[in-house]
Amino acid sequence: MPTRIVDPKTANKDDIARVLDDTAVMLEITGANPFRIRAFSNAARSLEETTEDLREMVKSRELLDVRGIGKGIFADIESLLTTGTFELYEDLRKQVPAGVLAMLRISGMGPKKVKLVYDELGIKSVEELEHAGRAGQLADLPGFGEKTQTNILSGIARMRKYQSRFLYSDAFFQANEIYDAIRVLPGVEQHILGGSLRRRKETIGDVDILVSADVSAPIMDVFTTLDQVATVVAKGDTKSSVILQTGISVDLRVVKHEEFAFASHYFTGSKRHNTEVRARAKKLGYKLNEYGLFNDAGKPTPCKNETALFETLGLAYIAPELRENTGEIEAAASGTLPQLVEESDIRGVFHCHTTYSDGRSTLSEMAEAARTLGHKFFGTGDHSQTAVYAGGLTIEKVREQRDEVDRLNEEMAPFVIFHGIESDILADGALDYPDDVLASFDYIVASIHSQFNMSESEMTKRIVAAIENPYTTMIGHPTGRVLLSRDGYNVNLQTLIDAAAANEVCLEINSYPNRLDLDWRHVRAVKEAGGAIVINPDAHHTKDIEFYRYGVGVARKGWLEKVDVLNSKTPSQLTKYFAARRKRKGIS
Ligand code: DGT
Ligand code: CA
Ligand code: CA
Ligand code: ZN
Repeated sequence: MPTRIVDPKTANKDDIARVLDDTAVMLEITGANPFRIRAFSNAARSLEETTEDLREMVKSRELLDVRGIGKGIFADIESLLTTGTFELYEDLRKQVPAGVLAMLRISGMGPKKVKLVYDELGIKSVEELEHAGRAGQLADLPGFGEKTQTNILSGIARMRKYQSRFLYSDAFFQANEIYDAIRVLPGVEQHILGGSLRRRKETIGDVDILVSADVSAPIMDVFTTLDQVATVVAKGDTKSSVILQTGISVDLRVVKHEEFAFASHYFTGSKRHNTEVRARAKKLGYKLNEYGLFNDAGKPTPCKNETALFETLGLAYIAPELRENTGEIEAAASGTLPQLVEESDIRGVFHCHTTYSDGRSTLSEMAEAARTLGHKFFGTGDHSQTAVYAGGLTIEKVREQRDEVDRLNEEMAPFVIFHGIESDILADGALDYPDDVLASFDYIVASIHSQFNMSESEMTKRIVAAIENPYTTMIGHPTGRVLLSRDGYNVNLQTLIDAAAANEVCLEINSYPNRLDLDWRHVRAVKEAGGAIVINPDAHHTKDIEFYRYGVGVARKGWLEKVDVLNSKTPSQLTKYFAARRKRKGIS
């Protein structure tokens, strides 16, 4: 059974390009013909430069017209998109240790350097490379030197910081494949996908699956021999751990039915929440652990589910998203937990790109897709004119799009399209069009896309200026962080939050899977300051619209209720809201 190297359903151009690059490196390491090596790396570059939809280009075979993509590589790409791997890659990876490719992910380690350390020093993993660097061995290699050695070591440190965790969306997809295979097994009664996934954390360390069953051995047998499994780390009666091909670890625990309520609470976490709940149990004269709730004499108090467990401890049911020990236990004791916003409260989303700028689906396709999801409205949010690299809209294009929005609104009523723009916030905090153009939009999401390296006070001043601009309705991805790769810009978040509340500007929960920005830890402060949140998918394709579900997870982790989220309004409420707001701001 060949193992998948990409997920054929979701792999994008960058994923495929990375695989082609890896192929080139493995060819180089195995001493292949230089032309063949270059063919793969050239193909990777060409692929990254294409702007059309990869699957479409494969289907229509137009990809064959792209420079550097011949019949052979075309077939490999086709195979990747259908089976998740291709023959040559499978052959190569039998010859090249996996750790050699992992070294490529270190910034400062290109294919040539990877080959050199492998050939000269026999280094075949990141750990070995780090060891050699610490011992000063890398500096002596031809073309390396002290500086390169230092760079490699700090590259390794950076990679560690970011790569031991996975995006929620990646982990969720992989975890569910395994979970779905396990929960249907004979003998399995209760089951959860626990841990940080159940709590909807933005990144995931490992996957925790918990089931109840009388007999565990057959379940463990299936689990440890699933196709996706690369390594079995441990196999036992109550717990087994595996590492999947993709690198993510999965723990499976099998408990007795009567233990399930306690185990599901325990293995959902968080650790800090557990510690607090255990302390509360102790005060009430109980001992609580993953097996049960016991009195001083060791007599168990049965609980059929988590609700019953919480109730026994004098607590209302606490949603998993809230179990981070940020006041949820006190709130559950005093009956003041929020009624959390639900996916079904979302009536539509803003900040969606279309083919007018860098989106890959047309305006009508996007609106149609939103309506199919059951949404009542849809907000365009293409890039503004300064974002030339992303096809930002000229004033002429803005007018053209307005006309199309008006036309579609007639056709699609009562569904409503709001005409918006994702306006760049320029270096001085100004928006990206003259006032008369800004006034033509129904709403404006203002975002930072350039000059990230300002000081905190400059950056804060810049964004506050955008917030105070009467045309700004919302701030896009407020901190600019990219999960697992880039910290946000320097900004005083509390100042932003206060300014946004004072100026009736919503802060966005950008729900693009690698952003989830604003972070849930700061979402509550928005509510406390009296501000509002808007959940936007930053969609660039019809299928991205559903990213808003990740944003709902963030909102729930931030204790938000339906009323705190702009997206819960109906189209007519929104129309009134935008109009009233303009009036208050003195915009005609
Ligand atoms: P992760 O995997 O880093 O994204 O985060 P979690 O929360 O999934 O952590 P994990 O997988 O280490 O453990 C799953 C849950 O099991 C955790 O949320 C709480 C519980 N747990 C694990 N170890 C301990 C512990 O030492 N003390 C307590 N109180 N709970 C623990
Ligand atoms: Ca975990
Ligand atoms: Ca775990
Ligand atoms: Zn943006």
